[in-house]
Amino acid sequence: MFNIILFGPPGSGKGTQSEKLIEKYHLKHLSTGDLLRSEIAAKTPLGLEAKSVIDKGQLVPDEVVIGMISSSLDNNPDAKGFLFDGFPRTEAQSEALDKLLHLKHSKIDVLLALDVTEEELLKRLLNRGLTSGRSDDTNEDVITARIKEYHKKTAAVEKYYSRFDKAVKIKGEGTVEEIFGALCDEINKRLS
Ligand code: B4P
Repeated sequence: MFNIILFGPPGSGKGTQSEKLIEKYHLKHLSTGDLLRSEIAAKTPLGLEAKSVIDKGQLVPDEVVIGMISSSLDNNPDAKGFLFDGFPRTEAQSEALDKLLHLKHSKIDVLLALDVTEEELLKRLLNRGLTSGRSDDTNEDVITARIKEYHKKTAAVEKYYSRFDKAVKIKGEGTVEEIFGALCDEINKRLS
């Protein structure tokens, strides 16, 4: 198995690049954001709880997202590898992921961290909010809260994987194709 974490602040291009990477490398895409949005659309109890947290720009509790990822790993026993998009987002989620993969005799091979300035993040998310219908993208205060939450809780994930020499920074500004090329170069180095 080859497992990648695509990491970065909200709006850094994780979702955009994930679509291209899973197609090229035949990985199973696990996006906690997408999983939470399906729960919201289905109006499940979990979805209703998640919506109120997401609309404040905060993170959903660790145990909820860890449970979702654990079930997704169990439901995909034949995957060649996983692309984790938007997960882990806290140090506790990182430790939980390492344990879950260890139980499957697997591990994270690399964390690719998209580096984008805050000015550009704000611009991209407000722009997406014009068409996405996502309530967390339309309000500038909510976007600012998400970026703050990222610095407070999520930036630690990159440091966690740096300790194991698995984190690589990638310039996240430029065309989608340029960034995709840089991500592929790092992946190919590790596959060869
Ligand atoms: P996510 O769904 O993970 O979404 P995101 O961080 O907002 O966006 P992403 O980074 O994927 O978007 P992209 O840049 O592709 O999370 C949503 C919420 O769910 C979180 O705030 C949190 O509350 C909750 N949540 C999710 N996972 C969680 C977890 N593990 N623990 C706790 N809570 C969790 O797209 C942004 C825009 O930029 C797009 O419009 C795109 O077209 C554009 N763009 C992309 N690349 C570009 C480029 N190179 N140039 C110009 N524009 C570009």
